[in-house]
Amino acid sequence: MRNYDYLFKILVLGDCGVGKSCLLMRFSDDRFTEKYVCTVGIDFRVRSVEVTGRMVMLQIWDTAGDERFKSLLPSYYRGATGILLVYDITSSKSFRSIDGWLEEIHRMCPESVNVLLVGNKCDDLDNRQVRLEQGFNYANLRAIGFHEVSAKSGANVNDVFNTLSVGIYNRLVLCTPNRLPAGQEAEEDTEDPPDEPIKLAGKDRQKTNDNNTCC
Ligand SMILES: Nc1nc2c(ncn2[C@@H]2O[C@H](COP(=O)(O)OP(=O)(O)OP(=O)(O)O)[C@@H](O)[C@H]2O)c(=O)[nH]1
Ligand SMILES: [Mg+2]
Repeated sequence: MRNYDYLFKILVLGDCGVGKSCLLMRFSDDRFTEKYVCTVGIDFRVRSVEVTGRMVMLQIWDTAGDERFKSLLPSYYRGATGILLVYDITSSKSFRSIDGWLEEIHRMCPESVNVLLVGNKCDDLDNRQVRLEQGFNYANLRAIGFHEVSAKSGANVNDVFNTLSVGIYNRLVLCTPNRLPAGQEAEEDTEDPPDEPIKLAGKDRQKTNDNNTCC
């Protein structure tokens, strides 16, 4: 018997070195390493979160930012319900790449897929190249959520995964309960989910940015 109610597949995308693997390590094991071990191919981790009393298992796919592995990505987009799109606040280049990543996401995923823009390494203020407002304005323009985080300090890391989970839950479970992809609905769903969408998701998710603080 499964010990979760829903399974959400999440992809973590972004240029190499932005800290995707570290974000995952922080979220799944509450650990951090300064050592840079370039991800080869793809890897995944799982961790459960609770959304309005329901147990949601997150299957989080850590992708390689390196161009050499980009050809592997299309097959992993299939069935993705949410995407964390990561740049490094100490690298303008990684921020400029976000346009390209979004194009790719729109090509590969349904329009409705939940996307959250994440500016990582917000502990490293001395080397900041991308201002908080730049990330915020960019995300506003494209109507996606936004957070600055630090895998190193742990700041906001749980928040981004929780926000994304709530967004996916609102879209798949509350808004279109009969269209949840096969295998994602619990066998023993006895209690009805609440009628009102939970905050932080869908159109509401923009509002979360107002409180967006760094470390
Ligand atoms: N200061 C700081 N450094 C970080 C943070 N997150 C990651 N790093 C460092 O950034 C480097 C790259 O981190 P990774 O998590 O391996 O980057 P990645 O995005 O997975 O890279 P690829 O696997 O090559 O795509 C490592 O040296 C990490 O220690 C952070 O929040 N703050
Ligand atoms: Mg990696």
